[in-house]
Amino acid sequence: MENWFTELHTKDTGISIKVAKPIYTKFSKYQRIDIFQNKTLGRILTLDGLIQLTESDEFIYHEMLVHPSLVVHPTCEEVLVVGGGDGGTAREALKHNQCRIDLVEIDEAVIKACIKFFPTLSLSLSDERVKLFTEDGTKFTKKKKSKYDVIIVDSTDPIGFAKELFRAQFYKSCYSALKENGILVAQSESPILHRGIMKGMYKNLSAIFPTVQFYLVPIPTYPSGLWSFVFCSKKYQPLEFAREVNFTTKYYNLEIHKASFALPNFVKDIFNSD
Ligand code: AG3
Repeated sequence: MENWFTELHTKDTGISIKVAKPIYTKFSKYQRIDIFQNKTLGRILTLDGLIQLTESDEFIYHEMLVHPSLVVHPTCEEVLVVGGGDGGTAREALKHNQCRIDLVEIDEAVIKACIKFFPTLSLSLSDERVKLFTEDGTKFTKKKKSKYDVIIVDSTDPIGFAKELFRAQFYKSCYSALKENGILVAQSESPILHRGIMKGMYKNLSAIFPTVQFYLVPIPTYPSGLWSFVFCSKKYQPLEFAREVNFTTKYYNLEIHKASFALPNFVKDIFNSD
């Protein structure tokens, strides 16, 4: 019998992927974790039935979440990753040799599963420049003052416990945890399907950071296929390039970096309407 995984994106649209082989299922303290194999897309990680990554396109997400801010920040050494227990974000940040990373993931079970089943992402987690903390990212961030150059929020959708990572209170903690020239970057959902979420983030973030700019990236296996990230900074502009791109990537380069900050009108409208 054929076994298909389906994630609904709206009441009447979604994505279906054939399960060639179920690999892992666990109900952790926080969520349901599933890993399965698809012939075309490779291994896939879902949390509470929502696709977090596929081996075929995770590089787009992780490279574009990480490199824009690390290429703009001229002297970044201290990085905080909130979420990102799969290790993909840490893997990309480690390409910047001078960076040390604190990674705070709430769900230890995600880390354990990814160490076992996604070695090309999670190998980064055993690098000596990465320190792992399994605790609530909002509480962790609150305790830090002027410590980080860059904070990267690699969260799930704003559902359940992850909602906290989209609130003004958390963004304020990030602002205080950053040094005076710090940058915050976060995944910010789909400009087609989650316009209300993006608008809320823009409102919250622009009340705190002088620079708040969204950028767009195609991610074929995420809702609508078009995804966004937000770059927030105290000092630097997203198109001021301070560092060379002397590391290997499959998606990111300076042309892509520039182009991704150009927004179509329907996306600009998210921020201009009341
Ligand atoms: N975090 C963002 C996943 C959002 C996808 N949403 C969905 N499928 N409904 C990915 C974590 C990868 N490190």
